[in-house]
Amino acid sequence: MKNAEIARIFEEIADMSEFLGDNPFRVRAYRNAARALFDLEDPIEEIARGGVEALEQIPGIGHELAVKILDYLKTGRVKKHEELKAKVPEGVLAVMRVPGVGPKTAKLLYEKLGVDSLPAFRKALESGAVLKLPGFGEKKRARLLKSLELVEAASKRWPLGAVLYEARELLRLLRELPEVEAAEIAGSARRYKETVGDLDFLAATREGAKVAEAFTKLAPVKAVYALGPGKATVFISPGIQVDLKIVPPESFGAGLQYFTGSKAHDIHLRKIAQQMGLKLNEYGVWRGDERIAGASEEEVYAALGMDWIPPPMREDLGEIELAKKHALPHLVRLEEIRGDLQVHSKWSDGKHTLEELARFAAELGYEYLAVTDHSPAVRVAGGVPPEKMKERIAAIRRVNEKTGGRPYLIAGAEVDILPDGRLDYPDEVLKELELVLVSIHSRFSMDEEAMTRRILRAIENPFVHVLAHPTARLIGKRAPVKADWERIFTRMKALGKAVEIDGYYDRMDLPDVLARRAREYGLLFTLSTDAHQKDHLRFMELAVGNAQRAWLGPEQVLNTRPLGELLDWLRGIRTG
Ligand code: DGT
Ligand code: CA
Ligand code: CA
Ligand code: ZN
Repeated sequence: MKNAEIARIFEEIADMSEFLGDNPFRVRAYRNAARALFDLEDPIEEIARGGVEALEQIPGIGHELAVKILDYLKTGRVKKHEELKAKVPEGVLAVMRVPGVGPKTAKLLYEKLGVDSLPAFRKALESGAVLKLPGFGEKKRARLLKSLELVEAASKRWPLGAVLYEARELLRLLRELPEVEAAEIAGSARRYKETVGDLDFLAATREGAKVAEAFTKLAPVKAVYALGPGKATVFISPGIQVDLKIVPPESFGAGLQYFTGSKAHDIHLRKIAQQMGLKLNEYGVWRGDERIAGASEEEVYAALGMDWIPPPMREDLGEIELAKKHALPHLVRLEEIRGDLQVHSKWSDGKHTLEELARFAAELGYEYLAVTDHSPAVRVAGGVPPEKMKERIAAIRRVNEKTGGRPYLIAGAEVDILPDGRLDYPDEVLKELELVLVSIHSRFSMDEEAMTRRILRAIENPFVHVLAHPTARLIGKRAPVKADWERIFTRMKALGKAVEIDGYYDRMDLPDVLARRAREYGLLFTLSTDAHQKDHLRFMELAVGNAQRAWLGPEQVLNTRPLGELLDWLRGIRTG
C-alpha cells in the first residue's frame, strides 16, 4: 500500500513550504493530510477506486489534496512536491528530517550558518558554531549530535547480527506492556536476511494509540521519527530504524505474514488469493466482507491451500509451489546443532582458555566444540607455530580428560591457504589434528582463475575437511573473492569434503545464494560461529538462519550428528 509513501511526500511538502515561509494554514493542511494518511488503515489505492469523492471522505483530506493523491497514483509524481524540491537545497530537507530539527531550525541553520547538508550540519554542531544561534545551548547541541548520528547510521543496511540483540531487548519490553497481547519481529530480520534496511515490529492489541505511544518511550528508543495511533517509527542504537505496526489480535497472523515479506513472496500469495476469489491483506484472508483467517499465520497459509512456510524460505524461490504440494523440505533447527565447529581460543587470537570454552559449550548444551586456532601466516591473529602444535593438542586432551569429554573439545585448526594454494602447516602437523579447516586471509583480489586454482589445491590436501568462510567477504567492508564456485563445488563433492556457513555476523559466509548452489551440488555443510569470545557463540543462530535460507536440512549439516558419527566422518575423509 502506498499510504506511507504519499504521507511522506505531503510531510516533505509541508516541511519545504514552512522552510520557504509559505502560508501557515496551507502548511498545516499538508501536515494534517500526511498524518491522516499515516494513520489510515486501508490501502489508499483501494479508497481511490471510489474517486475524488471517496478520498474526500478521509478526515483531513480536502478536495485539492484528494486530486493530488489521484494524480500521484496515476503518474507517480506530485507536481507541487517537485516544484518545491527545485527551490529547497536537497541537503536542507535531510537536515529538517533529523529528529529535533524541523523546518524552523533548519531555516535558521541555513540562513545564519549556511548549513545545506548533513555533513555541514555535523560541522556546525562539532565546531560549536550553532551555539551562537538563538535557543541553542550545550544540551541541545549534544542532543542533536546524537540524533544526527542515528540518522546517518540509519541510511545504510546493517548486518543482522549487529542490530538483532538490541531489537530483541526492545521486543521484550514491548511484550511487557500490559495492553500488548502478542508481538514479534517481522520483516527481513525474521527471514534472517544477512543485512537489514530497517526492523519491522508487529504488535497485537485493542489499544493501538496507547501502545504506539508507550513504545516510543521504551528505554532502547533513542529518537522518535513518527507516531500515530496504529504505528510508530523510532531509532534504536546503533542507528537503525524500527517500524512498529499494530493490528487487532484477530489479525495478528495476517499482519505477521504481511510484514514478514518478502515483498515478492507477499505479492505471489496475494495473486493466489485473488485466483481463489479471496483477498489477502494485513488484517486477514477475506471472502467478501467475511474474514476467514487471520489470527495465526498457519491459518492464513491454510486458507490459501498450503502449508505454513518458514520465514527464511519466503523469497518466492519456489517455496510457495512446494507448500501447495505439502512438500516443503524439513529445515535444520538450532536445537539440532550439537556443537560449534569453528572457535578460537587463547592459543591464537581468542579471548578464552580451553577450560572456559569447554564450560561455555556445556552451558549451551553442546556435545562438542572444535577449537580451531589460526595458523601462523595470519600474523594479526597470533597463529600457533607448528612446533607448538603437539603441546596445544596435549592441552586440549587434558581438558577432555578432566571433563570426561562432556563436552568434547575437538583438536582443530583454521589453516591459512597461502597465495599459491599450499597450506600454512606441513602434513605432519595437519595429520595430528582431528579437524582441519582451510580458509583465505590474504591476497583477496587475485583473478578468478588463479583464485580457483588456489582453493582447489588447498582442498585436494588429504588432511583437509572443511573449506571455511569460503568467499572471505566482510559485509560492507570487503567484497567476496572471485572464484569459479561451480568447479570448486564439483571437486569438493567428488572428494566428499564439507563447506562452512560461518555465522559470524559480518561474514555470513557462504552467503545464502552460494549456499543454495552448494546444496544443489549435494555438499555437506558445517555451521559455525568463528567465535573469538563468549558472546560470539550466539551467532550459531545466524548460521542456522542462513542455512534455512538455503533450504538445508539436518542431514546436510555435519554438526547435527552425534560426536561418534562426526568423528567417524572426520577420520573417514583421511582413509578415503
Ligand atoms: P529491509 O528492511 O530492506 O531489510 O527488507 P524488508 O523485507 O524488511 O522490507 P520492508 O521493511 O520495506 O517491509 C517490511 C515488509 O512489509 C516486507 O518484507 C513486505 C511487507 N510488505 C508487503 N507489501 C508491501 C508493499 O507494498 N510495500 C512495502 N514496502 N512493503 C510491503
Ligand atoms: Ca525491514
Ligand atoms: Ca520497514
Ligand atoms: Zn578465518
